[in-house]
Formats: sequence, C-alpha cells, structure tokens
Amino acid sequence: MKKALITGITGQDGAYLAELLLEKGYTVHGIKRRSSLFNTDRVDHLYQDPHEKNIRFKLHYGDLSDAINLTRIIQEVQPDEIYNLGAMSHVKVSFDTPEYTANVDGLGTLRILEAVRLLGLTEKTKIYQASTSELYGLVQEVPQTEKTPFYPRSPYGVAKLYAYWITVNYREAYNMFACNGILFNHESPLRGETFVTRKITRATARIALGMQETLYLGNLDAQRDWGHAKDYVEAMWLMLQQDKPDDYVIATGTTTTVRDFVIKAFGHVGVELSFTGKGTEETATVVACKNPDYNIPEGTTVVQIDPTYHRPTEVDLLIGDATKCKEKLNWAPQHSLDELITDMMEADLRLFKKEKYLRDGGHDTLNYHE
Ligand code: NDP
Ligand code: GDR
Repeated sequence: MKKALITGITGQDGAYLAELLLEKGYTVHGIKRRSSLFNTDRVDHLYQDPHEKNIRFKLHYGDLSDAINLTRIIQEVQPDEIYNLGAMSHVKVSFDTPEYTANVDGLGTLRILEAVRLLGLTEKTKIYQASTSELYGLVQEVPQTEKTPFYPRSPYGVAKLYAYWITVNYREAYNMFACNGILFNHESPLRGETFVTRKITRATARIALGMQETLYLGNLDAQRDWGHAKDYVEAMWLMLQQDKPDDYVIATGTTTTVRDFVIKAFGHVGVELSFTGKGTEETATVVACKNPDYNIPEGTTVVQIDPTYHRPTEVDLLIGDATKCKEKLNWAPQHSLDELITDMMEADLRLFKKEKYLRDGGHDTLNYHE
C-alpha cells in the first residue's frame, strides 16, 4: 500500500487529491496548520478516529515555514509520494504579505526537497510541486507551453518561480523524482471564497435569493483558462506514475474574461445582464429575469467596480497548451467551463437556500456573546 503526504490538504486541491488517493488505495497523510478555529471542513468527511485500527487518513500539525517540523513528519511517514500543495495562494494578498509568501511558497518547497535529501529518501520519495500559470505573468506568447519564458507579476508568482527552479535543480543535482505541474486556474464548489469564480457564484446565488444587492469586482477584462479541480488532481497523480520525472502544463486550452464568467453565472439563474460604462464606472444591470423562482427587477444594478480589487501588476491573458500532458500522460479535462459553472452555481444555491431557510426561521447564527 502506497503512502502519500499532502501539504495543503485542507485546501481545495488537497481535499480532492486526498479523496482520489484514498480511492486508489493509498494511505494518506496530510499537514494541517494549527488554527484558533476548525480549518478542516473540506476533509472532515475523510476523517478517521485515530483509535481505529488500519487508519488510512491521518493529519499532522505542521507548517511550511518550519523545517524541523517538516523533516520530522517526512521521517515519520516515509512517504512514497509527496504532493506539495501548501501555499499562501492568493495573488492579490501576496502584495500585502510578500515576505511571508516568499518564505512559505518559495522556501517551503526547498525545505521539503532538502528534508527528503537529508533523510536519504531520494530513491524512495517522489515529489509533486504545485507550480502555476502565474509564472508566465506578462504575456510573452499564447498559448503558453512548457517552453514559454516566465515573467511573474506578483510576489506570489516570484515565490513560485523560485519553487519551480529549485525543484528542477534538485531533480538534476540529486537525481530526485521531482515534477512541476504548471497548472492553470482550476475551480470547484470547494474553491476559496475570495477567488474570483467563487466570489461570483456565491454572489450570484445570494443576489438571486434576495440575500445581497451588489457584487463588487476588480478587473473584468482579465482572461483566464479555467478548468475543474477534480480533473486537475488526476493529472498531479499521473505525473508521479511515470518512469521519468518531468514538468507539465495542465490547462483546458480555452480562455474567458471575468466579465463573461459573470454573464454565464447569472445566466444559470435565468438572469440576462447588460454591461455599460468604462473602467471603474462599468456596471452590469438586469435586462431580464426569466426564472420565476428568482425575482430581480429589470434595471437593477448587480455588478459594480471596486478599485480595491485591482492589482498593482496584473496578468492579463492566460491560455494553456496541454499537448505534452495529453500525449505523455493521456490526460484531458473532463469538464467544460459551462459544466464547472453549473457545478459551482448549484452548490452555492444549495448552500444559501439552506442559510436563508435558517435565517427566515430565526436560527441562522450562533451568537457566543449572548
Ligand atoms: P488553497 O488556498 O485552497 O489551499 C492552500 C493550502 O495551503 C491550505 O491547505 C492552506 O492551509 C495551506 N497553507 C497555507 N499556508 C501554509 C503554511 N504556511 N504551511 C502549511 N500549509 C499552508 O489553494 P489550492 O488548493 O487552490 O491550490 C493548491 C496549490 O496549487 C497551491 O500551492 C496553489 O498556489 C497552487 N495552484 C493553484 C491553482 C488553482 O487554480 N487553484 C493553479 C496553480 C497552482 P489553511 O487551510 O490552513 O489555510
Ligand atoms: P488568480 O485568481 O489571481 O488567477 O490566481 P483570482 O481568482 O484571484 O483572479 C483571477 C482574475 O480575476 C480578476 N478579478 C478578481 N480577482 C479576485 N480575486 N477578486 C475580485 O474581486 C476580482 N475582480 C477581478 C483578477 O484581477 C485576476 O485577473 C489563482 C490562484 O489560485 C493562484 O494560486 C494560482 O496559481 C492561479 O490562479 C493559477
């Protein structure tokens, strides 16, 4: 039975990957951070009581900024595969916390590689590094391939650039099985609430249900190659099942603006939008509401721009060419963008219908101060 260690197991990808590996018969170990509130919502359904026999899912307290802790966990677990998914993963927030982001996203990767090397596990342990299309940054070439030059545009992108190259370097210097998956944006109902897709699907559901009036966004012109996280974790696993370590782009090959994502999300609840105005004056108003379950009057402004969400330097256009991955790993995305949006919208509608039901019945919040 293979053993996997996942950093970032409490995040979107960590949760889907843990499910996939358990299905494949792995024992899964994950690193979670100590937090003053529970932070394991996404993997609670996988939890096993540590008092049971033959535990196949185990969480360890740890942090990518703590080399001693990482080394101890790796020594204890002796993993066949490490998936380094842990990161401060929000591009805009990385401008506010650049040093922390460099430490966790950049040096965190070094700590994992160095622990494996010092523990003498280079022959045994394969490593997956969560690299990103943010490495491409300023557009040099479209679509982007494994050979497109990097030009990151945020402290997050720069930290991930270090992580990318240190992974390549350890592979070449110490003959380690270490791979970079250069993953383009991937989303799901488990996506963090402050990433743009989830922010849009949550707000659309809440506006449709009469729980929110306005969705405030930043740059509507940004174009992203959005896939489904469920498909992308499969590609991570495939990379570590090959005879030789390598780096791969994982993408759908189609790109969409943030504005069009908004139009599609509102379309899901039968609401047709019209965008007017330019720059920070741009707004979206309701032209028609065709679903009798939702009652948003024509002419209601539902989207406005808030410059707070603009980034000091932006990545304008991402579109990936995953030909290498298709040819070598026989991988292709299974979900279209419309299917992804349906999945996310349905999940958020369910979530907020439940919240509205509780709120209308006066049972919505637990107030600890009463
Ligand atoms: P999430 O933000 O959902 O999850 C990040 C995970 O990292 C969480 O489990 C988080 O813990 C953990 N983490 C954060 N800081 C630390 C730390 N200091 N030490 C240990 N763990 C930490 O990200 P995703 O699941 O979306 O992404 C997974 C990885 O893939 C990330 O490295 C991301 O940068 C990268 N990536 C993501 C893409 C995407 O579109 N989703 C595309 C390309 C790359 P906690 O739950 O406690 O916050
Ligand atoms: P990104 O994802 O920066 O591509 O990084 P995000 O969803 O945050 O932004 C995508 C694009 O939407 C624009 N945008 C907004 N973004 C957010 N978050 N909030 C807004 O209100 C908003 N309005 C417009 C952004 O400017 C941007 O152009 C994600 C993360 O998962 C990274 O960890 C990962 O490496 C990359 O995807 C690939």
